[in-house]
Amino acid sequence: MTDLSDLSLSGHWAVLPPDQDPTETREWMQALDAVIESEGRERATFILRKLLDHARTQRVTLPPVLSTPYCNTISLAAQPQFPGNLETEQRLIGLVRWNALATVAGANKFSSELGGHIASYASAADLFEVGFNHFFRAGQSGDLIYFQPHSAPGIYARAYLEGRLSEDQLGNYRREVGGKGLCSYCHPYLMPEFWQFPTGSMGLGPLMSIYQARFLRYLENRSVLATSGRKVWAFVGDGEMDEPEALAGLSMAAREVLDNLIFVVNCNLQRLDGPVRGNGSVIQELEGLFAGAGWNVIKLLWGSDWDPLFARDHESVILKRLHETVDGEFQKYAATDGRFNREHFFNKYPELQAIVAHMSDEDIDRLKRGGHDPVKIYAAYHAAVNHKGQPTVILAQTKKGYGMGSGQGKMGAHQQKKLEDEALLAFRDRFALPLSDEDVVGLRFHKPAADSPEMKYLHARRQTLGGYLPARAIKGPALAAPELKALSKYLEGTHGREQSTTMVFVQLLSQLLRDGQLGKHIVPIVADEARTFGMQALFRQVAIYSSVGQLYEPEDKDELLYYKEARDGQILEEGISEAGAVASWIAAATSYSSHGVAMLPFYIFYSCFGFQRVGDLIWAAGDSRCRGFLLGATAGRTTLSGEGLQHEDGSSHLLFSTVPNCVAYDPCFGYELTVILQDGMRRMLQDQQDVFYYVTVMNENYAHPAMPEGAQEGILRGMYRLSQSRITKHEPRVQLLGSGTILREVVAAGVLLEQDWGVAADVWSVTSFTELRRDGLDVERHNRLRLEAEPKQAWVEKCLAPSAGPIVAASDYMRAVPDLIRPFIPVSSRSAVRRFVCLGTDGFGRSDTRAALRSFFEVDRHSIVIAALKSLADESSVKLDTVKQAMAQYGIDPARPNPWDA
Ligand SMILES: Cc1ncc(C[n+]2csc(CCOP(=O)(O)OP(=O)(O)O)c2C)c(N)n1
Ligand SMILES: [Mg+2]
Repeated sequence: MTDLSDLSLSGHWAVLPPDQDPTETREWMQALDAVIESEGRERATFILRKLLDHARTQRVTLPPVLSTPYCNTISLAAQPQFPGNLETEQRLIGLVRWNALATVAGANKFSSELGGHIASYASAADLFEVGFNHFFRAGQSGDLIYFQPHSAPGIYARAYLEGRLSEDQLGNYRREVGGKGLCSYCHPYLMPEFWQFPTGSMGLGPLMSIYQARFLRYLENRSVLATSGRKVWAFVGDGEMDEPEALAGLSMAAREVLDNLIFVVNCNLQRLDGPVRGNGSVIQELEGLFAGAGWNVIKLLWGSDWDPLFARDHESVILKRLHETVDGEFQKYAATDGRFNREHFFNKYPELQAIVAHMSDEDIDRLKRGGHDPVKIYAAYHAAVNHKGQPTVILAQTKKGYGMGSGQGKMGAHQQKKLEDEALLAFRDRFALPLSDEDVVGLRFHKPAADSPEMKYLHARRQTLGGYLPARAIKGPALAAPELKALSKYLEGTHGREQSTTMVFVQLLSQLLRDGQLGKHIVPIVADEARTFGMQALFRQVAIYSSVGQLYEPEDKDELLYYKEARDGQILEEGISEAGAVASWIAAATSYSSHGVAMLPFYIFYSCFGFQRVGDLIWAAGDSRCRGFLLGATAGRTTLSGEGLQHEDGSSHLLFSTVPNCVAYDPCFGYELTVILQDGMRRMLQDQQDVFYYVTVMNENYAHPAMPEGAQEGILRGMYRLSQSRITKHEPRVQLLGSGTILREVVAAGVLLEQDWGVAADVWSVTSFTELRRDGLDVERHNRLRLEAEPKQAWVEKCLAPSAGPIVAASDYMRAVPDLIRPFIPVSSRSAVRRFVCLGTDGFGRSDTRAALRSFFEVDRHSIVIAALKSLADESSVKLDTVKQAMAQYGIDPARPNPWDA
């Protein structure tokens, strides 16, 4: 008998030596068979485990156990009856295939600029259709499906047959401007009632789906929502599995026993440029990875027409041949015809040649890979949804560009966007489509009559499964936000007590968690930094979520605030995985839509390990219409003093400002933070606006004043006047703007300007340069286009126009941050030019004390004074000598290096 050796993870075939004693081998096999027959499989597993343990003690080298032969995991004998009408389904699949093809090719006929993909869906069509007809349950208590992004045209084509998308919409694929077209990929932001989960950026879909499946469990275990029975399906490309994010959550999924999760990896063996593992086997490699991570692996490699061949193959010669074949060759076999396959694959061994001797070349050509056979797909899905105790991955072997004639299995298949007329006609024939030649070359969409058996079948199947999908709820039930007066203690200041805004946040969060209405909906998320932010009290208050509770007595059990894990724990402690934490946050922040229950996640992290670490996930969050809070803690390049270059964040506000539905603030005082968080809750929970918040909180302790009268509107709009100089005469006068902790340097600079240099300084707290810019741009555009309307005034202009003197703005971020408002700085009464100087922390962060860093980056009080005096000197309001004097007095060396060069 031929050995069934596997492809090792290193990518080459490990061939066993010839069998020296086949009789003895057979006796061992027969012994095992007898055990299985008389005592069952469990007993056989037990004996094998014992044998392996024994072999280990005898130092027998163990075989690789993480891969199985290159054939279907589910044997013919174990295959369930296919419950559908195969013939009708085949006709339907053909029509969906056609409409998908016509969608992409039609778009490219309109303009070659539009692009699109045919080959990905062509490989995945059967995998989806079996799901649609038999497994995917719709509705908010149904399943959650993450579609492979480049298959979007096929999902549209099905929705067209279902009557959910119009011919006009299909005809406007990739033409979204104007609102009637369809997105390239799965974008909830642009098709908010259709797509649920954005997957266009490879790797994020698999990661988000894992955390979604875990979030379902979290909701259930916390008694927020019953979710058992719901499944999460993620359709993933085999090339996509190379993304670090695609692999990042695998062990968590197994550890959390997510048997509500099913991955279907579309193993067409190709990615964009060429084969995924041309010299090896991506399926065997993925099997090892998933099995090693603890998943249930189902290989779905061969269609039903292979069954009789395998049955006849007593010497396992087919497997031997399959195991010799690398993916590059499998691709070639996909791209060639039956005759080539016979000559190059089957004719290699006489025994193998004999197995297919009765078949014509056409028969060989029609031999299907598993992912194209609904019967085998059904069997795999059936096993997956019924598997208990592990997440399941189905490794489905398919052909890229299946049925696309000369495009099938071709190196460049991924980017093929159209077919020549001849190929279109062949496609029609291949899938027996009821289309005339004119229909075909005219790329006409086709939908059978409503009373046709196909359409009746399609609707009946979906009715049985609860309706149509994908479908997304744009709203969930609203939740009342706490009134600001319920948070009044945070508005009153600290009466001299020194606190960081992080501490204020944690106290506020703790209060929200105790709120009778809202408390249950809060989801605190950390990535192993809770202690850093002083949140350990919450461990005890609401406990850390653990699906198994706490199986050990924690080391600190005797302490009041011990490390408590519980099944109904509320904190999601994600360990050191920022990507995982954001994926969790996304699941919670979209719960209003996916689960019909609004949750309010607060993910708090080192601000430096936010956007710059997981920026693409933040974009996916925006696309997903997330509602929740991201808190960039230990924020600011000089405020997190000792941590050095990779920890000190000077850019996150700039980065977050790039996401259109992210509202970002950099508050300094507790009352500002409170007003911002309260308004955020009002907007997201009560008014159901699709925005999310990025708020920076700091670790510097200082006393917080009470909220000045009337500051609320300015706090939310981005700036308000914190103090007006006591010097009433107008000249010389400056306006000082500051945000975050640097506002305190600005306040101090104002005092120095008055005391040391007789300059009046008005101080403005800027809570958000980015919101001020958005307002300014919006006003500017309004005034440009709405010629008949009353011109508007930007908030920056409204604040500063009545004021006098140059403006100096400083923050703990790059100068580009305050510079965002430059276009909206109003002219001064003195001259057409109003001086506006930005100070910031451009350059690499480094370790030192806050004072040293602020002096180094020139955002300290002295640098602010110098900037103010020089601006006044430029407009001849003070003498240049005063500036020199000030530099000397403050010990500022004019020849010091520029911080961004240093
Ligand atoms: C993060 C990211 N990188 C690159 C791409 C571009 N891209 C789109 S599809 C694709 C190949 C996909 O191959 P595979 O995952 O095997 O899917 P298939 O189309 O073969 O089913 C690439 C590289 C992307 N969409 N996202
Ligand atoms: Mg692929």
